[in-house]
Amino acid sequence: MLKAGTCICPRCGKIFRMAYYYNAPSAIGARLSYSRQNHTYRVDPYFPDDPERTANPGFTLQLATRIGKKEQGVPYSITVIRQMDGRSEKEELTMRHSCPECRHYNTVLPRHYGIYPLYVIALAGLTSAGKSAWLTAIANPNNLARLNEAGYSMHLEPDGYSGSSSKAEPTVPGSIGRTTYLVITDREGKGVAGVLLRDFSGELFAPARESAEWGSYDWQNYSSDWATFAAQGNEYAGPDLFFIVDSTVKSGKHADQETGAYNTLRNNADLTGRPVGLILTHADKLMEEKPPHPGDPSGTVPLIDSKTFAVNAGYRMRQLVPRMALQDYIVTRCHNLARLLSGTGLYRGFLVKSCENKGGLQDFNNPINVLDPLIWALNTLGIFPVQ
Ligand SMILES: Nc1nc2c(ncn2[C@@H]2O[C@H](COP(=O)(O)OP(=O)(O)OP(=O)(O)O)[C@@H](O)[C@H]2O)c(=O)[nH]1
Ligand SMILES: [Mg+2]
Ligand SMILES: [Zn+2]
Repeated sequence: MLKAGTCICPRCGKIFRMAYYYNAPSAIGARLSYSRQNHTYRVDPYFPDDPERTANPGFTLQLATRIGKKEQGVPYSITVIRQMDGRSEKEELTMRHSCPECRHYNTVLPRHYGIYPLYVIALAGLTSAGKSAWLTAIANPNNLARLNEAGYSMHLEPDGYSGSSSKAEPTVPGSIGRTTYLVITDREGKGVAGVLLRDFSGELFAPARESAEWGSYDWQNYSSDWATFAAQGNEYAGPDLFFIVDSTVKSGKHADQETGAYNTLRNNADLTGRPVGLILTHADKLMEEKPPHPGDPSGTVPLIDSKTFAVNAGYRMRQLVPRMALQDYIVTRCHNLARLLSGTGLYRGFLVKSCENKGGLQDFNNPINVLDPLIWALNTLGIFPVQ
């Protein structure tokens, strides 16, 4: 967990404490700071790569936004008045809260970033396992609103949701993917914590052999991005929790490679004492398979069908608890990596359907068990009290 005021960049993974703002059209940066002496905020030109220009920017900035208590010194955007040295005209600019560490692009941070303690959850898993789809599914406000049934109140920042229907695209290495940021609020609507769920490209965990670019420059960059995110000296020992995502439907190419993905994870991140959840996606595909004929003596009663795991099932405790136990039971018995992890303590298995594909579009309207891993994570991290 990162204390309020300390940020991890969702893109480059670097840790920073500065409240940095950026205006893209004029390509200028600024640092917002609070003076305890005067009890006022001030804004100064700041160029992360250029100490000289920071010292002699050739202009001054004046803060025009009033910063309220709620924003705790890190509003999403500020308005500043810029005046060039020796000139009288003034220009009004809007600047957005951004990462001061991203070098080649400006990464605008989500609303309310850096205000609350921040929990970091990283997703690992092969390509097409369903990482991005799950992150999109859990950002669906309609799903999240139903968490109230479990006695939780939760507020979601809009950054992560791309609509109930969107195109499926493989996540490009080095990109931010469908990373989701959630703000958790209590019953009174007061912010309690931020949760960053970071998407990654599956290729980072098991690159396709034919395009084996382990040695190439880009590849080294991408994997060092992941390594930065996974651990960084003393002030940040890596994500608070990991999810390994795997599909119940295997493409031949990927069969049993998830243990390889897990090893990549272990080589980069310190998993000691960290909870690791295993999410098996494409539960709907399993359900479509015909159950064994009842007259067949070797046939067993299928555990996984649309009655056991109904679409849009509820989140009341008496529904949630047995449902999660059954998922864990099934996953732990049918998956190699699950068997390995189940010996390690802080592990839990999940079986979900995030979406279905219709004519090339992903439909997120009828999910199955999709919030269960999130609820487990938030409970495990102590963000939601167990009731
Ligand atoms: N039927 C069904 N399809 C799913 C489910 N989850 C994901 N998919 C589909 O599976 C494909 C791969 O999903 P992604 O979320 O892109 O996989 P990913 O793990 O992000 O893959 P990379 O970005 O390549 O690492 C997409 O076409 C999704 O729409 C699911 O639960 N059920
Ligand atoms: Mg993806
Ligand atoms: Zn960054």
